[in-house]
Amino acid sequence: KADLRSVLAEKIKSEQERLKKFVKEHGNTKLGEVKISQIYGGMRGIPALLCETSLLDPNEGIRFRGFSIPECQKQMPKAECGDEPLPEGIFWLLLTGNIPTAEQTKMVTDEWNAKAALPDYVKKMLDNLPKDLHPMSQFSMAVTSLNKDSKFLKAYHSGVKRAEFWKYSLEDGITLLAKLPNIAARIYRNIYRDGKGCDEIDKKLDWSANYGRMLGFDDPFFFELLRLYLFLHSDHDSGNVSSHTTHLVASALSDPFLAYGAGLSGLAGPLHGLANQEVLDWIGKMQKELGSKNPPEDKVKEYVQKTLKSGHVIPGYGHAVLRKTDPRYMALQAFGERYLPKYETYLLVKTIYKVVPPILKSMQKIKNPWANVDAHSGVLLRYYGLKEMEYYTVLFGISRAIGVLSSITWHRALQIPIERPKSFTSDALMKFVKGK
Ligand code: FCX
Repeated sequence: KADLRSVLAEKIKSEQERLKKFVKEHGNTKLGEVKISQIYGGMRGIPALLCETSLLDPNEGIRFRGFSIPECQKQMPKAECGDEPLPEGIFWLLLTGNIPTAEQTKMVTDEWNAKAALPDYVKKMLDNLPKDLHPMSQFSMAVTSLNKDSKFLKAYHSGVKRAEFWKYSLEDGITLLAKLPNIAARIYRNIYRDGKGCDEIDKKLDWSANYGRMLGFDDPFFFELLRLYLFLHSDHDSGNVSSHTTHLVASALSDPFLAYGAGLSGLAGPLHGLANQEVLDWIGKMQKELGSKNPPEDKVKEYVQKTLKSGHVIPGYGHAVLRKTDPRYMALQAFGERYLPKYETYLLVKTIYKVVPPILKSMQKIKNPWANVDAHSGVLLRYYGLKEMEYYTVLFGISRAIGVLSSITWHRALQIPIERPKSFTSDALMKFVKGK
């Protein structure tokens, strides 16, 4: 029945020794070369980052501490009447590398429930923000403001040793995760429900069900979708914009609230987390223009081609690393097939999945014509009544916190230094080439 802190402390101790030895023995081993085209090409493929929590394979997709999505779905603890992994258990897995027992998962849920309440100043701030301020801006402001009570910040200023920093970062991470559903639900209620609804945690329920309740829903199948959603988006190695930004900012020893707030700003970009909002917006426009909720294949094909001709990307398709259909897309599709197989917009998402890849494949420049997670998430949320698509990225953000906050703890435990890669001017690169 060991608790999270003691399991993690043991793991960190043994990993510190193991990795120190590894770096001493193999520190000079080369992993690859850097080409000038990569400097101009968003650093694609440059092996440069450490991520202990998950590994992304271009063909197989994500593994969380070595476990694939179907393996997690099979082996992770579930809610009493649910089949999807509890995100609280994923936090345990990403931090410690072990699948927790049901009892250990419940300990995380209980602690998050106990720490869920928001300070008054955060409530007041959120209640006074303009309703037309994007939910992601509100979200990032609220989490950033929580650093007022950061334990890490306090420890740093009171002279705590560097080797102990991870303990205080972990405490901040736990506090933040506990409060995220409350923050996110308040933003939702303020913007879309005139501030009305409940903000009380039900201590008998898990993190996802409480979040769903505070959003104003009571359908247990919607809670189950939230569990799946919050599990799937939790981590995707550390090269993506939200994880990398969080790591970069945290490497300056900014506290976890500041670092995660910065990561959320990256997640709010349309080429990253905002794509789930863009997908549903694009689908809605297609349905309107074609005059049908589930238009035929040939009409969808024409619409896709028209989108591309107008110079826009097809949202929800392509990926910087993946070269196959995202297994997170497949997991969401399996959920749709099980619970809403006849819903018209779900059927349209399936038609799009049939139509888009061959078209993108025929455009030589696109490296991955397949669907990513954002192609499917919105339609499921809409089915259960969460229709406000500009809010969707907030859900992605809550989930991503699980991975990036686990990573901050590990980077501090391993004392990874401030990130500072080398940059060049174009003239300096040209001079280098000439001098070769
Ligand atoms: N539709 C049209 N064109 C696309 C495309 C798509 N779905 N995906 C890639 N391309 C284009 C790129 O815009 C680029 O064109 P350019 O050379 O004229 O600038 C070219 O194909 C090569 O891009 P590629 O190397 O395949 O992909 P990148 O690594 O540069 O970009 C993203 C990856 C994800 C940004 C890109 O595929 C895209 O814009 N997709 C749509 C937005 C999206 O779904 N984002 C979510 C991704 C992810 F799941 C997440 O982070 O949440």
